[in-house]
Amino acid sequence: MLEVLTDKLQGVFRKLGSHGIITEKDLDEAMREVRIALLEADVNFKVVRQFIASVRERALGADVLKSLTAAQQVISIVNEELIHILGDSHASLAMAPRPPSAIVLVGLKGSGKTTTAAKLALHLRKGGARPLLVAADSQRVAAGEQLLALGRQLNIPVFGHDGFSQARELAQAALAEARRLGASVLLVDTAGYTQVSEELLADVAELRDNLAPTETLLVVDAMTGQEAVNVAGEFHRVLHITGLIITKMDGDARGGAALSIRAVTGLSVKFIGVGEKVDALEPFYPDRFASRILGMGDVVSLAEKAREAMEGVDVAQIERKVRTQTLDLGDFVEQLQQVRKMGPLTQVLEMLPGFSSLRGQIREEDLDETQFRRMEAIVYSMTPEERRNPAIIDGSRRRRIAGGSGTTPQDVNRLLNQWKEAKKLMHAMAGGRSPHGLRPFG
Ligand SMILES: Nc1nc2c(ncn2[C@@H]2O[C@H](COP(=O)(O)OP(=O)(O)OP(=O)(O)O)[C@@H](O)[C@H]2O)c(=O)[nH]1
Ligand SMILES: [Mg+2]
Repeated sequence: MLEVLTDKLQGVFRKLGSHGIITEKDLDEAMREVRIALLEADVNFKVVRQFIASVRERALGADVLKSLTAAQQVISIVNEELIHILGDSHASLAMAPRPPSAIVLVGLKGSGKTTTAAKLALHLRKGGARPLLVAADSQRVAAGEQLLALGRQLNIPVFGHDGFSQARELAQAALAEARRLGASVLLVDTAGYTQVSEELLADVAELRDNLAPTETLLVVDAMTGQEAVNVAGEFHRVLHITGLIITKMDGDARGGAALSIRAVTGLSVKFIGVGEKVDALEPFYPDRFASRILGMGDVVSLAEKAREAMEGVDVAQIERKVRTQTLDLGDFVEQLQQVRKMGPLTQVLEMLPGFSSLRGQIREEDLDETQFRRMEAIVYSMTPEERRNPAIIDGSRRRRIAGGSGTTPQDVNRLLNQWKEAKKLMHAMAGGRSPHGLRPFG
């Protein structure tokens, strides 16, 4: 999803970061490249123009260029502006104060309405709701069967349209069925059109008027690019859409529609579809999406995972040690053990801000479990004094540590070098604010 854009942006920021102090010319050069990357990803040109102007104005206005952490600050501004374009905060689904609530899905033919209705039903059931799927696609005979099959697969009841020629009757019968079953939410799948017009949408409009849904969500296909943005505008004009679901974000589409659609239409993206499977639906969080695009790793998820793993660990103390550069090898191994609890290491590292650019440089074999155990053994064979101050480890100490841990002096050396690098990195991360203002392991 948007990997090409991420790679390009990372390239721009890496270059910017390598400058040390940034001149206005460096900034403009970087912004030109960001602009091209966004346009190539199919982001609407007006959105791009506004975005670049805001970033530039803020970067120049706040005097960040003179600062030693100018690159980080520029990235931080880019991140904030991106979040802004994406809608600032997560827009959740509106539910009726008294159930059942109705959610109507509309969209062009093949955009993913039927699949998404099932995905959404599953998602809501996981959250404790009792969903009822409603097949209101009267255009296609097979449509009801597709939804029926999905409902059967998920063990979610499906109410069909058979025998209802009027949308009004269907709406009333569906509501009655929901009450009979004690369903708390109706997910209504509608017919897809190849084009939008008031005439064609009369059926949907009638259905909507009779269901009084809390949400009328437009399902758009990311692969259609800028066309999706136009479609959203037209549907909104006729039907008063309350939010968007963008499907097929897993495809290799340029995906810029997802970045433009909110800014152009003013409608919030509520979910994204990321695959054909019924669980491939994600609630849309502008901040998480922005950090994904910028390749900063999903710092928020990481922080959540980290919090779980770090339960019982004195985080404040570790932070203080990182800040004052008194973190020693013993702490380091302890931290690595905590990190290991969070999941497969490559995955955890990818989520850490700053690490995704190292992705290519970290070798898989450096991350395997035996390596870890060897590292632990080496550190445990050191005296407390050596852990605190590895500089005192000379040739004879090195041989002793290697002997004690069943490793070689070369292994000990390599660990000491890795430690030096890690220390540098930790210091940089603690000193230069990470773009979210979060500290690693925060
Ligand atoms: N890869 C991927 N495929 C999807 C996604 N959402 C839907 N699809 C696929 O897109 C195709 C069309 O999906 P449907 O749910 O039938 O679309 P629809 O809007 O109901 O289509 P009509 O009823 O004909 O208008 C199916 O093959 C789905 O599996 C997604 O997020 N990712
Ligand atoms: Mg359908």
